[in-house]
Amino acid sequence: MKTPKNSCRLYERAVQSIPGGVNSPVRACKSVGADPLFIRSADGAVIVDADGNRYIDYIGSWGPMILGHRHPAVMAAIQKAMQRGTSFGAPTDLEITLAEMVIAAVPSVEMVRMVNSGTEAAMSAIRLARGYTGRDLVVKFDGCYHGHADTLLVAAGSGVATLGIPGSPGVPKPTARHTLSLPYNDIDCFRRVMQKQGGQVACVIVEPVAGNMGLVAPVKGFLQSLRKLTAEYGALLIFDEVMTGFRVAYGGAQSLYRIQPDLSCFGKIIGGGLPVGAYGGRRKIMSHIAPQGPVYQAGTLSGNPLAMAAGIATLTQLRKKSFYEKLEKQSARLCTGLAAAAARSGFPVQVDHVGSMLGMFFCADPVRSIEDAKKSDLALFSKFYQGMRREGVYIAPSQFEALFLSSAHTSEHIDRTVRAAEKVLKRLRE
Ligand code: HOZ
Repeated sequence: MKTPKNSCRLYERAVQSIPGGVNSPVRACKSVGADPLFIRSADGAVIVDADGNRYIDYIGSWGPMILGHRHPAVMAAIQKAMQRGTSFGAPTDLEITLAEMVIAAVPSVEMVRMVNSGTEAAMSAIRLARGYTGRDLVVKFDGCYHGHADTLLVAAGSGVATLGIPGSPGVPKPTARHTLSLPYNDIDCFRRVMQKQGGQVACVIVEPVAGNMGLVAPVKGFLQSLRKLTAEYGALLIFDEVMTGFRVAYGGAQSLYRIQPDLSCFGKIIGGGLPVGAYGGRRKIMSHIAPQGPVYQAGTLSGNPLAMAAGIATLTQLRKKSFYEKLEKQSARLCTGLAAAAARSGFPVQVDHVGSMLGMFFCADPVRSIEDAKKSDLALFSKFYQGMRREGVYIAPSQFEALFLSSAHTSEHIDRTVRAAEKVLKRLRE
């Protein structure tokens, strides 16, 4: 597809100095036959490219922007923190406040350690689980993405699924051998593996609602079976709530499905749009982290005051009455609208949402795993992506990513999106 003039120019320049012209693979838009839009600014639910074109934004920086872009309370908090300095490499009161807010929101979390990204959170939680249990084996699920640490880059979702690569060169075979990746939502398979190897498993890590193979909700009993069997075999259960934390509910997916994991990973929303990650869990386990315990993990910019301030301001807004109910209503409006538009076009489509995370697959059967997701019509998705972008709607440039709504999306934005989808699908039918 044709790229707007300034984005095109910037991309040509970017590829000279940055691998693939981007700092994270999916945003290169390769799998949907497009080049990236370079962004000038964003406000509320709208993002503006380098040519001044405006788009309704359903990427929301891949999840963090639950309040929309440039929320006044978040901007004010960052500006206030900035007046005092940008980084001290020493503790501040802001870190304690955000830690206390996370602990208050998520009952399974009694202590929390701040890091700089979701990758770091998952990687550190795995190290802690191994250090705590004295075991090496990690169980994950195909199509779940937990960042790009070596242990976790096995049958991963997100960019790995988008680019169609099974793993990555550079991950030593002995490292990958310590990771078992099982089909998502397959309770029997998980039970069989635990019966055979449960005694060697340090931890089971899962996206409680998968958002890195498109949106795939857990089937009834899946998360419960993970909780039951990990407890039985002395393995830790880690919920990767980097996407779902404070997104599908204030207490994350674990509050929605009423499961208490041993450890949880966070990121995205708790940094209010600034780089952040965190992992937390029961005091008994978290006290194994240095300097309280022997499991090492550190970071120069961890607990960065600007990120903490943005996170505190964001969480403060999320605690307001009916915040999630209103967001849920808008998500349902979009979900129903897209499903109806697709039905009228005659294309088989699966549209689903959990809270304000949405997924849309071009296939006839429900999607419960990455194998199902891969059956969706990827060529059609590419055309749909291109059409939506032309119509001023900015969705993730991959079938294997979710869509995110924010409180800044109005009914008008949503109805405009549905009309655009209908127009694009109708054109594709002709
Ligand atoms: N892998 C992240 C989304 N699931 C980030 C993608 C990006 O920033 O390009």
